[in-house]
Amino acid sequence: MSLDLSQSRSAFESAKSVIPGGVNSPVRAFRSVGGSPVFIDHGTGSTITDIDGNTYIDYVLSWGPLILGHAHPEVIARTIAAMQKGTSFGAPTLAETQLARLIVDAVPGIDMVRLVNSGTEATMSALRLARAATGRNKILKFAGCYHGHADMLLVQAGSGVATLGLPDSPGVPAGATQDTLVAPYNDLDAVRAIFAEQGEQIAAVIVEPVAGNMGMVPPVGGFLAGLREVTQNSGSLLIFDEVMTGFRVSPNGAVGLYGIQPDLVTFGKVVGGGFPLAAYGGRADIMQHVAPSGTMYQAGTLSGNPVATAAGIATLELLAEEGVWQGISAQTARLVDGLNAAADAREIAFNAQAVGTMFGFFFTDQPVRNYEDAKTADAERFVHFFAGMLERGIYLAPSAYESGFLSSAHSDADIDRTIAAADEVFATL
Ligand code: KE4
Repeated sequence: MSLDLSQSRSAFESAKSVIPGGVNSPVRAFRSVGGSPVFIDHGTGSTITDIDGNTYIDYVLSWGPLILGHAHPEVIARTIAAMQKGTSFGAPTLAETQLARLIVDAVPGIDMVRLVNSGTEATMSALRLARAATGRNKILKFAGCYHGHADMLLVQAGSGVATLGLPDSPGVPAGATQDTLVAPYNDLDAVRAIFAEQGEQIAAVIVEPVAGNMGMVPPVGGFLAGLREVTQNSGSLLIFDEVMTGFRVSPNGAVGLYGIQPDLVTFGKVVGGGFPLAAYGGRADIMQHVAPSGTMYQAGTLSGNPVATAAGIATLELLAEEGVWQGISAQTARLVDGLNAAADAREIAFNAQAVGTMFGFFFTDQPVRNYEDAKTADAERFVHFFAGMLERGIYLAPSAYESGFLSSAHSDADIDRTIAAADEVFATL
C-alpha cells in the first residue's frame, strides 16, 4: 500500500527554493518521521485532503485550534461577515470586548485579558508582565515544555526544538537566557531546591499544566498544587501556559480541571478558531501593569483584529453549546481506549492517554513523567507507526514530541477507522 504523493514531493522541492526548509514552521517538515510533508489542498470537518487527492482523518487540526473541525459553516459565515465590514482598523471594536468577556467568563480567577497574535507573543508578554509586577528577573520553565520561540524560552524547549534535536537555538545571546532556570517536569523537589536558593529572584514559573510538547504528559498528583504553594510562599507568580490546553482539557481549561489558581494564564489556538489570535490574562491587580493602564509595554498592529475575533467568538460560543465539548472528550477517550486495546492484544509496549479533547501516546510500557522519560520511548516504532497510519489515511502529528487533538466533527466511524488502522500497523511492528 503506498500513497501517491508526487505532487506534494514536487511542491516541497519548489517550496524549499524560496522558504527555509520549505515550511513556515519547522515541525511541519516531517524531519523526524522522514519523507516529505504532504501539502494540503483543503479541509472539511474531521478530514484534510492533500494536493494529490489523498484524504486523511486529521488529528493535528492545525496543532489544536480547530476544535470544531475544518471549515465549520458557522465559523466561516461569521468570519466572512466580519471581513465584509473591513478586515482591520487598528482601533477598538466591540468584538474584542466580547471575546475578552468570553475568555474571562470561562476561566476561573481571570479578570482581564489582552489579545495578541500568537502564543509566542502571549507567553513573552506574560513573562514581561510577571517581571514588571514583581521587579524580579529570573523565570523557571520545565525541560520539554514549549512556550513559543521568544529568546528567553528557547532553553531545553519541546515541540519543534525537541523534534529537530536542537541543542537550543543559535542566535539566542547568553544574556537572553541567563535568567532562565530549568527543572524537570513533574519534579517538585527540583523546583523546591531552586526556590530555596533563588526564590526571591524568581519572577515567575511558567508551566504547561498538561505538557503537550514532549508528547502528552499530564501533571502527577500534587505537582501543580506544589508549584502554587512554592510560588505563593516566595512572592513569585505562577503562569499556566494554556495555549494548547485552553478549552481543550476542559471547557474551563486546566485551571478549571485541576482547581489550581495561577496568577496569569496564556491562551492561543482554540481561542482564535484557526486565525492568528492569542491572549494573556490574569487578576486585575496584575493586568493593570499593562500599558496603557500601566507602564509595562506590549503592543500589536493586528491584535484583536475583527476577523480573528469573529472566528474566536464563533468557536467559543459553539463549543460552549450543551454537550459539544463533552462529546469531543468522549470521542477522545474512545479513541485512546481503542488504541490501547489494540496494542495490548498484540502485546506492543504502547500507552495512549487522553486529557479532555487532546491525547498522546508513547511506544513504551514505562511511565512517562518528564522529557527524559519521553526520550526513552521507541522512536523507530513511532516513525513506523506514523508512516503506516498516514498510508491508511490517518494524519497524526509528524513528531513524537507533539500531542493529538479531536474535534466535534470526528465521527464514530472516524474513530473506528483509526483504531482499525492502528491495529493493522501494530500487526506489522
Ligand atoms: P505559537 O507562537 O506557535 O502560536 O504558540 C506557541 C506555543 C506556546 N505555548 C504552547 C503550550 C504551545 O504548544 C505553543 C505552540 N505549539 C506548537 C505545537 N506544539 C505549534 C506548532 C508549530 O510550532 O508549528
